[in-house]
Amino acid sequence: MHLFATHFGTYEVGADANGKPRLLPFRHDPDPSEIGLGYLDLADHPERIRAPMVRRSWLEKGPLAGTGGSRGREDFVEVDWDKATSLIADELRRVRSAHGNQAIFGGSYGWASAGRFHHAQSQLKRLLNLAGGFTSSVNTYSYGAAGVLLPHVLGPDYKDACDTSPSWSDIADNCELLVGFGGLRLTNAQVEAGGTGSHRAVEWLRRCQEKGLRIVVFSPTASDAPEGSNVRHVPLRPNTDAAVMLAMCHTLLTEGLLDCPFLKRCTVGFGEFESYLIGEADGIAKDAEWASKISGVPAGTIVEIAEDLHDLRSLVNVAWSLQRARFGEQPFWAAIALASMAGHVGQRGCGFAFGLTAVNSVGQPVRRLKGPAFEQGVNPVRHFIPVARITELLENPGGRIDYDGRPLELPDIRLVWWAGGNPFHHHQDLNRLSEAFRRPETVIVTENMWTGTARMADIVLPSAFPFERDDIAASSRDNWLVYSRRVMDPPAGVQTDHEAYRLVAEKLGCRERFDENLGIDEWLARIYEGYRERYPELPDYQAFRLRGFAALDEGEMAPAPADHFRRFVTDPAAAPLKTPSGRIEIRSSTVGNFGYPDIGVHPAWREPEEWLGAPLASRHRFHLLSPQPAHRLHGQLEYGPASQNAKLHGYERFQLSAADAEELDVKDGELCELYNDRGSTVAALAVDDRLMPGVAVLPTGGWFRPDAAGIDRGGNPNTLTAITPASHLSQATAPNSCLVSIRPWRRPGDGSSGEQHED
Ligand SMILES: Nc1nc2c(c(=O)[nH]1)N[C@H]1C(S)=C(S)[C@@H](COP(=O)(O)OP(=O)(O)OC[C@H]3O[C@@H](n4cnc5c(=O)[nH]c(N)nc54)[C@H](O)[C@@H]3O)O[C@H]1N2
Ligand SMILES: Nc1nc2c(c(=O)[nH]1)N[C@H]1C(S)=C(S)[C@@H](COP(=O)(O)OP(=O)(O)OC[C@H]3O[C@@H](n4cnc5c(=O)[nH]c(N)nc54)[C@H](O)[C@@H]3O)O[C@H]1N2
Ligand SMILES: [Mo]
Repeated sequence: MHLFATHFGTYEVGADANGKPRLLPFRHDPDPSEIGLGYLDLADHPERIRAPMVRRSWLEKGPLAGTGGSRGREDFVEVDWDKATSLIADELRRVRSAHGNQAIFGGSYGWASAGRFHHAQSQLKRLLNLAGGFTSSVNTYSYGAAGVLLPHVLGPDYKDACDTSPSWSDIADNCELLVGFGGLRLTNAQVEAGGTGSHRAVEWLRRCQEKGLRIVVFSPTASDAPEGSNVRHVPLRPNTDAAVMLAMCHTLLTEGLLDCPFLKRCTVGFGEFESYLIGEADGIAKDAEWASKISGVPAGTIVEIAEDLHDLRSLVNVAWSLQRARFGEQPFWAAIALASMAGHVGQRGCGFAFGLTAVNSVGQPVRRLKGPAFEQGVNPVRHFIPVARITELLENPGGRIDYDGRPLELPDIRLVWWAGGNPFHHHQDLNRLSEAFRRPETVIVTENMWTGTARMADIVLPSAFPFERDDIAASSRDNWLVYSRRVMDPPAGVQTDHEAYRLVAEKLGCRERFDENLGIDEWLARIYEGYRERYPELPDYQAFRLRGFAALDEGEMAPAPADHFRRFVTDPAAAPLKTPSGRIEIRSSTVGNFGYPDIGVHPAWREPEEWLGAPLASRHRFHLLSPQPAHRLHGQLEYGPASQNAKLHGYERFQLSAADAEELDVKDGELCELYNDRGSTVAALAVDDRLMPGVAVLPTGGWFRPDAAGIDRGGNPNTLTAITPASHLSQATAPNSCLVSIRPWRRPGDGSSGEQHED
């Protein structure tokens, strides 16, 4: 079978009536995603990059002429590959001899596209490592706060917020009540990093509901609560979940509903947390009345659900989005304390989970394929940043930031090379990032399309689309391997990242070490054989290529993955967690001893600078949430049909409640300006009565397109969000703590407002 693999699933390659290739849903996928169906349309899209390009004054005057200030505001000159790769090789040599390799930032975060071999970051990092190394980045935008907190509280095995969830099959069979903080946003489960053969989250959730699972969803919007009579949606103010959880803990404590033997055997630090709950030091009982004032959830509801958590076999699920916020560690930590107190941790399908439906794989009862990746080599440079500190890195050479118990020095970056990511989609406060990006001497970007990031470069290398190359796709959390076969050739002038870097490697004198003299098919065979060594039941390479895919435990229901957590709870002494105490740390001395101003020794309520209860809310009265877009992957396929069809007059849609729309005197479909002190963006109003008043929702992924007046026409929420970290512990991204104002959009000059379209 001829298949094409993406992060949103696998597609079959067929042809239309004129013999032109087109993508069809994969026959083995019960719930294929619409996102990829129009992917091939991008092949000749006008925003495609078709040749290597160099910013004019950088080309004419060189990297030291101080022309960085016109990055993003100047035209590009087309050059050939020989010229482009010579410029890059010379520039790498210059920077490393003048300043050392730490002056090169190759952190280059981003999802790129599926495929183990053509993985954009790995290709770039392998090249840069051979060139002496680079300043790198750690952690993710997805669960950056959790990824640093959880190793302290549950141990390093649980660093990935994907790995705490019980399996859907266990939930269906044993769990009676699922309490979700944040919705079960099924549009997110279209996606799996690395690809998948079959989307199953929708089906699993349905099966759980058929078995009678009761579901409570705490969320500012009801749109991500499943349908069904056993589902209850409880609206709450954004960023206040930790307060509600603490009040539930308080209820369990004061009503004598604690699982004391569990707390004693499996946790440490409950005593100190207990004093905090009853308010021994601050005189504030963290009771339901207290949390009700903060969150807007009626006190009776908090008490009732807390009692249910104890009485029923229950699971507390927290969406990853909650930790993409100021003090984002707190709801995760508080949920662990809450589930521990309620007493079902370690029972099948119960306890706590992070991110059910965030991506397809969370909770899937499959054997996971752990295979080899394309080798990046070794980076001799020790400098790194937590990934979301890119602005500080560029703004403040020689500065310091705190991170997870140690100070980090920010090196003086002279050269930035980004491949496979789009910081002008993913990072916060894009106007500030634009200024920061104008500081280094050279910016290189490898991209398919003229994204905001590509437009901020000095040298742009055009990269082939994933359907223009052969690869093997697999996610390390799923059980599928797909042979993703080229659908068409890239246009003349465009190459894969690997081919491009071979040319650079040649000029740096390390080509043989870069490609080991192997062709693409030899690389793919090597990767596949790496899988076969671990899973001998897989077919041989030629058979796999011919058929197009292979899966572990094909057709049968795999046993649920071994649940280390259950082993720990059964016998904490024999199977301790890898925390300092060997147990769940409700109190972490390690975290407490760091002495950071914004995270303490146990879970606690902390008031963000930007939330509906903050003084700033009198000036900017809407809390902006920026969830994942339903019709594309981040900024990718923005120009695909699914994403374009979801727009209004070509503008991104944002949601407000009917009450707020009326008060602002704006109508459904009207163009509005969302703004605050950091920036301003335009989007079309979609009135949504499932959304609570005071909250605005603008999904991510609209392309940052500031006009001459600096107003972003692309509807990118990161025009408005702040770079303030979740805390000094994680330095993670916190876009979901953001206040904005909204007004009808008046086009500059004409004084009118309303439904005018693009000029
Ligand atoms: N406000 C707000 N911001 C957010 C979030 C949020 O919730 N709110 N979420 C954050 C999260 S969780 C994430 S993961 C990030 C995602 O942010 P990113 O991962 O940076 O977003 P993508 O649009 O997927 O960017 C990948 C880029 O790689 C390019 N690409 C694809 N294939 C290749 C290839 O083979 N080679 C090369 N060179 N390039 C390729 C694509 O064209 C695309 O521009 O966004 C974060 N930003
Ligand atoms: N279609 C599609 N799917 C994707 C992606 C994509 O770009 N497109 N991106 C993928 C990636 S990289 C990631 S990391 C995951 C992210 O997965 P999540 O982090 O789960 O995704 P979000 O869409 O940011 O979260 C939306 C949910 O957050 C809730 N929410 C937000 N703030 C609050 C709050 O303060 N309190 C409560 N109780 N609820 C709140 C809302 O209820 C909503 O249901 O999604 C993945 N899936
Ligand atoms: Mo993510």
